[in-house]
Amino acid sequence: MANTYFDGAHDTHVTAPFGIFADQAGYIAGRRKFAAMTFPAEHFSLVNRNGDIVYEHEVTHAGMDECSGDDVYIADLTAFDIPGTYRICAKGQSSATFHIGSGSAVYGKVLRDMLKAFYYLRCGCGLDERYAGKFAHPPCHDRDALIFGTDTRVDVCGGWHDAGDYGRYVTAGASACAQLLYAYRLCPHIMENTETDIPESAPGMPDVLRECRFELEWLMKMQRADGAVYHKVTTMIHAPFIMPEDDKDELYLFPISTSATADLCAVCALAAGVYADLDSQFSQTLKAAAERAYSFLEDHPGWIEFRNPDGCNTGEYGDSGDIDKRYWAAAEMYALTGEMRYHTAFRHYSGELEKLPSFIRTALGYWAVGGFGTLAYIFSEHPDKDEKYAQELKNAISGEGYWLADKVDKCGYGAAMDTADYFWGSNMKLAHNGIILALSASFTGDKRLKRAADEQIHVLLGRNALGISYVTGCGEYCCCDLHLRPAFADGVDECIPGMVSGGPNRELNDWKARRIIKPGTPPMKCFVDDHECFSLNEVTIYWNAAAVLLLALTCGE
Ligand code: 9MR
Ligand code: ZN
Repeated sequence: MANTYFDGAHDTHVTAPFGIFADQAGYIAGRRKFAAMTFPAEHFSLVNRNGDIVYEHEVTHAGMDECSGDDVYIADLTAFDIPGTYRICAKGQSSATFHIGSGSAVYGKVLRDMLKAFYYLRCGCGLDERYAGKFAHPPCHDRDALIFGTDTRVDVCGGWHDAGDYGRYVTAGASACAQLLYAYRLCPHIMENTETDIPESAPGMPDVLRECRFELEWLMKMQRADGAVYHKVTTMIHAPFIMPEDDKDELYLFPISTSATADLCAVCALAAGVYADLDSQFSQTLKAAAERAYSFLEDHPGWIEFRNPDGCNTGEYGDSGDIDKRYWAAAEMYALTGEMRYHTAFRHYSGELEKLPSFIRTALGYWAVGGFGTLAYIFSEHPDKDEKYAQELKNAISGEGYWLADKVDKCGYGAAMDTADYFWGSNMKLAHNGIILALSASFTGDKRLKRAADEQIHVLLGRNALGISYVTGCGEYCCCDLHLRPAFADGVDECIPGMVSGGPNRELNDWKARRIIKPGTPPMKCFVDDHECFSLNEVTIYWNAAAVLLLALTCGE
């Protein structure tokens, strides 16, 4: 069943040729498990690797789904729990294969791959064949950057490339790093067991923390002596589709912003706490950087905004204010130190946040980061913490969780998404919604919320209107033609695994998406696996990191 919304002349790289869509990694035994179908049938069967039918059950009708425009039917296999590899068949059609088993058996590989993706995005160091295999490449972007508008050069080598482009942006990096650090804090056992085979030797240090350290070292290089933080380091315009080591244009260190400064403060304070017992020296360095950033913010209470200068087309990562960033910074400083002055500042900014749209308080992105501050306060442990206020914040998260769970119930595919949520990087929105659901489940103990969180992983990994797994290397029908410069330029057919595609975007913000996808296409189908469609099929560190956090929260036993 080809996607009839595409221009027929276009050869899409991945199109699931059937109408039975399952999570292509699979389902955890003992949990709710269903696939979505786009045609009616009385029964479906579950078929094992030998082609034997191991289970049969009736198909139910979920109804019309607004986001996909599909009349959806459900193949529910919740009652079947025998570990193995299966396909769902009905009326001569078949789903992709998937697994049923323990959390680590089903999701261990994709979680590892999604974390290893950060290693493949490392800048400055070169990727060694021993760890990167066929994706190895020499060091890139290892020259000093010119402070924009001056003739001073600074060493800001390191960090992860942001995305399909080679820019390195502080607010994006801080958000991605925070997602990974919270994955470790909230799910230490899962993250400790997620081994990515990366170069550093630091005995006892889990790989996730070794990977985050690579970014944190770079983030601290982006800080000026007075504590302020440069917004980004990039070339003036995006490189063509070449390998990173061939991108030799001048690197510019663009002006400081209070958003970058507050985000750096927050993520360094968070990290200082996380690394305290594992590497106290590194923890002290992080704390000192956070304190320097914080005092710059205190001395500069007004928002110092960043806008791209004329002629620069790399990511802007602009925003509309820094209150949420200051809120996050104060919360993490309080969580780290327990000092009342940070508590006072946190409560001041929480008051200011209440004047802004409520979603900012739970947002976990780069544009809005209030959710990180909210988590920092909720999980802080100090005697004079205002427990009543912490409970209010938990309620704000679980209130949103229940609102999202209602959406999940209404969507045949189980996505906690409205039509308006399918914008650039909708898979990040999907992951954030899943994270809110998982956190709500842990705050309330309500199983309905936990199930709704699980559904978001299933949507990401193939149970969606196109039957595509949005993570490279995961499943038979997964994205493989990403907007990712090295993936295109490396001459390797196979795509780097573990990369999360941006996903469907009804706004079609690039010329090729507009050419290929017909007007009126339902939001969940506004996607094509084509590297030229940068508003659909790019990758970024904060989409990958959100997916890691969601999967860590949902795949535990
Ligand atoms: O992820 C960003 C998305 O939310 C914005 O709509 C889009 C346009 O401003 O920019 C995205 O971020 C890109 C960044 O600017 C540069 N690196 C690649 C990012 C992903 O497309
Ligand atoms: Zn680089």
